[in-house]
Parts: sequence; structure tokens; C-alpha cells
Amino acid sequence: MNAYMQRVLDEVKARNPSEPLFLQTVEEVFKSIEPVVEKHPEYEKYAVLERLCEPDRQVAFRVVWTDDEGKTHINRGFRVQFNGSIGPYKGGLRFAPNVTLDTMKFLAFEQTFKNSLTGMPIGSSKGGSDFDPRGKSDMEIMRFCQAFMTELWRYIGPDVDVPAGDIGVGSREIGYLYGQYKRIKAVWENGVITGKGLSYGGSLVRPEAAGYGAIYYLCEVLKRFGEDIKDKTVAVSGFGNVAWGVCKKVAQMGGKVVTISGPDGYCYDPDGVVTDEKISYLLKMRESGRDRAQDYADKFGCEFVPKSKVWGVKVDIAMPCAYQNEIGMAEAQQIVANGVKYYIEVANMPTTNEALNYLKEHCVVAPSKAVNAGGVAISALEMIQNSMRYNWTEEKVDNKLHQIMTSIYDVSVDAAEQAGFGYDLVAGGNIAGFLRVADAMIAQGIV
Ligand code: 2IT
Repeated sequence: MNAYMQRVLDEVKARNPSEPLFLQTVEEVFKSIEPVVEKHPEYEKYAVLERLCEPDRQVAFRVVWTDDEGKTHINRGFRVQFNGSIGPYKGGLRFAPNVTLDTMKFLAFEQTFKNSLTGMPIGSSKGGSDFDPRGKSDMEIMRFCQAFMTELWRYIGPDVDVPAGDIGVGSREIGYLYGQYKRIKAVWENGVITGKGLSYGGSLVRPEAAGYGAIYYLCEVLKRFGEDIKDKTVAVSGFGNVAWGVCKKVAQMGGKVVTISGPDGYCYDPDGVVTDEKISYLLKMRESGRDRAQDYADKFGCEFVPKSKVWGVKVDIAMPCAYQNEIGMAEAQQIVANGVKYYIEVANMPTTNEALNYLKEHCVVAPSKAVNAGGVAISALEMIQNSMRYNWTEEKVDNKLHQIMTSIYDVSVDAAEQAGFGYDLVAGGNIAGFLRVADAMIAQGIV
């Protein structure tokens, strides 16, 4: 690695001794952007990489709430505002027991590149809490969301930082969070949060956006190899919002998602998650708060494999839609051994760096930063609609999503080729995302 990049990487490591996830994504990005950093000596002069790797600010706060029995609980809340050079900070909120500052930092760092790739004016952030939504009543969820927003509101705003959902934060939580923001500020700042319900400023297609966008991107990849999605089998992990959108779009296009999974194991459905009933059942499973994949197998009479991941199933396309680092070397070897030709990351950073390098040697690999950018892209369109106080039709939003995903694919292919990587969607996504942010940072001076 070039001397400047090595020095910055050493500094980042020294400054983040207990943030392995954050270091993982920084190392992965640095590998891709080396040729463009070599070409631009001004990046070193203006300390672009140093600034790129240190968040603008990070807040941590106590969240105190009471359960239905009147017992008091304490959780930790976070918001990491990483890079504000191309627009107001933008990124989701994750409620899950394993959330730490490290989780927030890696997600916010990835968001910098993702949001830049969308071509929309959005900076990067991420937030959340180590609150575990599993088994909580509706009123407990509401009180938690209100307590969380009672701290968060002072750091956000439609032109400041705009949260949305992520794991554990769906339309119900967004509603409670928005309601509390409005109550505290006594204003209708509709664009302060995205993923809202349609009755109070949400955008059509936002719930499906991450999954649909992933499939639009996948279609571009398949096109390059003279293939399409019809009759292809797809392995999906997870059964949340993103997996749901993927199943729905794959079914519409004549393909078949044959697996879903949860922390308890995976379901193998050779007929595919293709009917309306099956696809809507995924939503019910999520709403139930049980976090249990076996419910699907019980309901539709298909095979359930406890305590296992889906990657042993033979399919054409693998699409991890669950959690970070769910694919390490062992899983990557299974995927390759099964002859999977397309490895399309959808969840944020689902692959360890070692596994990612291995997969790149054997399959066509697409990176989550680009593939799942449809979610935040439609969030940006929701902000536009809110500022106009006017809503676009489903067709219009869906067309824009399609265009944005095609453009992300195209700019990634071009960027990788120009930097000498050949057809490398991982490198291309990182480079294209980086260049726009670096340009804006230099233009705005040392800040
Ligand atoms: O990871 C992501 O891009 C999201 N959870 C969506 C963020 C957003 O602001 O819509």
C-alpha cells in the first residue's frame, strides 16, 4: 500500500483499538481506492483520508424507559454523523442487542460511500441502540422510541441529519419516533425522518426499495453475462424488510427465492417464496417480534434445518440479507463448492474481508454498499417529496429507483475499469463513491 495510505491506516488502527468492524470496512475500502489516491497528491495535502476516517461527530446517550410491569430499564443510544460534505447526514437506526459504537461507526462509514453512489445530496450517519425489541409489547416499543427520541431530537433535523429504519426499526417504530419529535419541537418537519407511513408523508415504494433496488442491480449484472433472472434460484438469508423486497421482486420476474433464515435456522422451500401469501407472511413474522424462521416452515410445510445457515443449498445466486459478517471462509467455500455464479451482498457488510477476497476469485461479486443503496435512495426521494409537500406516483418512484440502481452499476463498472481493476464491482463502487465525497471535501476547504 502507498506510504500515505499506510500511515493513515496505522493512525486509524491506533485510534480505534476496540472497533474491529470499523477497521474491517476501512481496510476493505483502502484496497480499492489506492490507484485514485496515487493519482491525486492533493488528497494527502488536504488530509482527505484522515478526515474521511474520523466521524464529524459521535454522540452516545442514556435511554431510560419503563416496561409494562413498571420496571425501569437503561439502554445506550448512539448517533454517529460521519461525513457531511455532500448533504445533510442520512442513515438508519438499528435497534439490536449487539449494537455498539463499533457497529454504528462501520455502518456510518459504509453509508458515506453508499449515499454518494446514489447521486443524491445526502451525507452519512447511523444510529441506534442496544435495545432488544424481541418479545416487547407494542406499548413498550412506543415508550422506548419516545425515550430514544427525547435524546436524539436535538441532534437531527430535515437539513441536519435524517434518520430512517434498519434492523429492528420498521414503520411502527418510525411512526412513534416521528410522533415524539413532532411533540417535542411542536413543528411539522416532515423531512426529519424517512420510512414514514403513507398517511403522514411516507413515499410509495420505500418499504420495498432496498430489496427491489438490489434486484434491479442484479439484473444489470446478469445482463452483462447474457442472462436474466427468469427460472433462476436464489438463496436468501434473513427474513426482514430487505429479504421481503428481494423475494417479492424475484417472484415478479419469474425467479425463485428458495431459502430464508433466522437465528433459529433456515427454511428450504423448493417451490419458492413466490405466492402473495408466502411473501406477506414474512411481514407477519417480522411484526410478531418472535425472530423465528421456523414459523414459515410450520405454516407452509417445507423443510426447516435448525441451527444452520442457508449456504449449503445449491442455487444460482446467493444474496445474504441478514447481518454483518454472516459469511466467513467456511460459508464462502460452501458457496463456491455449490457452483454459485453470482454472489450479491445485500445486508451491510455481510462478508468478512478474507471471505470476500476468496469469493471474488471464484464468482461475480457485488458489494452491499452499492446493491442495497436503493433503500436510502428512496429515502432521499421521500425527503424531496416532503419538501414539495406533494407525493409522486408509485410508477414514478419505481422508475427513479430503477434509474438510480442502473446508474450505480454503470458508474461502478466505469470507475473500476478506469482504475485498472477490470470488471470489479467491489472496487468500482468504492472508487465511484469515494471520488464524489473527496471532491466535495476539497472544494469546501479544510473543515
Ligand atoms: O443501511 C441503510 O442504508 C438503511 N438502513 C437505510 C438508510 C436510510 O436513510 O434510508
